[in-house]
Amino acid sequence: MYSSHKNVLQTVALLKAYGIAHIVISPGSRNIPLIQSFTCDPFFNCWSIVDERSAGYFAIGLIYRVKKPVALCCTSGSALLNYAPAVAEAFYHRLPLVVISADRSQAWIGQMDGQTINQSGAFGKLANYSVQLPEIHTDEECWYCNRLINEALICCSTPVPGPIHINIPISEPLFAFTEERLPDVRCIKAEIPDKSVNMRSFCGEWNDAHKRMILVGQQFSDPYLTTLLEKLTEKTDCIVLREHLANLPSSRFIGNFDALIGRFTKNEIRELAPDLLISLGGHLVSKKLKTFLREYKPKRHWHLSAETDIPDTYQSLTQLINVHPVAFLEKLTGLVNADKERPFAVKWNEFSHLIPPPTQLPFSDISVTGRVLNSLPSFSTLIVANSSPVRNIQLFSLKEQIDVLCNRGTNGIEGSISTAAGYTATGDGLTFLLLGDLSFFHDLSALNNPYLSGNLRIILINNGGGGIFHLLQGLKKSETLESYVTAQHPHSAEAWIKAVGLTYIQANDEQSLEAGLSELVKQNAGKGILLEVFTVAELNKAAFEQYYSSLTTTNYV
Ligand SMILES: Cc1ncc(C[n+]2csc(CCOP(=O)(O)OP(=O)(O)O)c2C)c(N)n1
Repeated sequence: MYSSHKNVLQTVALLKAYGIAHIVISPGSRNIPLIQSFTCDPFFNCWSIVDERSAGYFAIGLIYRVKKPVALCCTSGSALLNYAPAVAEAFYHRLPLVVISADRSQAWIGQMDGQTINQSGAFGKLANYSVQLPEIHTDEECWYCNRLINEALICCSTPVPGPIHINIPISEPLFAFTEERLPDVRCIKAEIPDKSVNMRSFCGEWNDAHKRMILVGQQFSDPYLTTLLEKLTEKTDCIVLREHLANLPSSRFIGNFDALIGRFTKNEIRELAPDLLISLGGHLVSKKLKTFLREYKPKRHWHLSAETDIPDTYQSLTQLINVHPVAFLEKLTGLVNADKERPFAVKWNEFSHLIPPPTQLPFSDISVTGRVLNSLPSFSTLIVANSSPVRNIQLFSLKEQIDVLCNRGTNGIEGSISTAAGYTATGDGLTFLLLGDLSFFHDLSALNNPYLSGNLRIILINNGGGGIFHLLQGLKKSETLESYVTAQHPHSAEAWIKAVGLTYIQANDEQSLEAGLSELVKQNAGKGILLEVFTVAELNKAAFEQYYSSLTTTNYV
């Protein structure tokens, strides 16, 4: 039986009508009418996560998996504010996250009543849309409530996916479960027609350009886009740059540009600057490439996006092309002139081949990352945490058919385990989470999660603190580096992992790492496995410096 509260019924019925099936619930009493109404309906997959901060990232992991909106549901008071980090990630990563909070009636806000804060619009500019529902007593209030929920759910996916917040005042009684069925609800459809683009002028500009660069930021895997870009690079003189987070596996594309740009002097790499830059997708990790493009500004920069925001990341944007990138690139590939000579692509590839992946390094974060990537089975998923893991993976190539995910909207170190738990809670296939120790300990409450899957494999590189900070040149003399910046610690994950029943394996040299990795890639292990690899901060720094100095001694021909 469903709750008797009509605003709850409208919400639940509309979520169902929009096909939003996954509901991540955190416990409480004010949200009991919602909990009852979601859990009594077999359409919904309900998940119970106590810590709302972890629940938020669990929902993000589910979104990565199902590629549809996922809802969170919490009680009144501070519970809601614990969603804030995940809401920010969803906002900057364009993820459709639906936040539903139960609240007291408006009359009791600010009256020293228990567990009551001002919840309405709590996420401010970090939400695509926020609505405060009325309690329904009249037909007009019913229409108003339905309209608000429709508006919010449309804004979750259109025109830019992102988080929305529905705040629902629920007066007592909370436990009247009297309704046998959900009401028929109006569902407003929002179809945004494809825009037509005048290709003639774009093709003219493309044909006139001599140095064409296509830069793809973070996105979900899209084999069709990969093929399309391969065709464009076969037909014309252009290069495609992408990091692993772009999920575009092709040997025709270039991924080692961060090390490449660091290796050469400004004068040497000047000729690699594009005169036409085409960007698509989301965030880019490489700071060096951003700096390079800001310094050597292209004459033209087109950003391709079905969304309406205008990111001028390289301070040179001349054209937002507001269509689906695939539709645009399909037309462009068919229409532009074929090039006989490829001087720009040849130059980039020459430079790229001069940058070898790291080898012969001491046992360190970088060498361990290389070994881990090499051992990943095809058709698995790699989730990488911020900050060293997402940077270090870029130094190595990756087998095809491995999806790579990262909470790169805000670069937060929190929520890595929760995200991986959400991703592995449904679906098949091994999922590898590569993270550092601060990221691990930050998200310990993710281990208090009944859905930790047997497909989850965690590789924890424990370098005793925030290793990334040892690599910042200017900081080495700071007296507070170890106590406050790297937050040095002596802890191991062992006791926590064993306490929650996961298999624990330890490694601290090449041999034990190989043994651990061979356990890790076994299918059907029954329960999740964590491999904790201990590395030494000084050796990590030495390996980093050794690799980059080996690049500068390579001859440039
Ligand atoms: C929530 C949050 N707090 C702080 C930071 C700043 N920060 C960036 S990297 C980092 C250290 C990460 O350490 P660890 O997870 O151990 O990875 P390592 O760099 O050692 O590989 C910190 C604290 C952040 N990005 N997010």
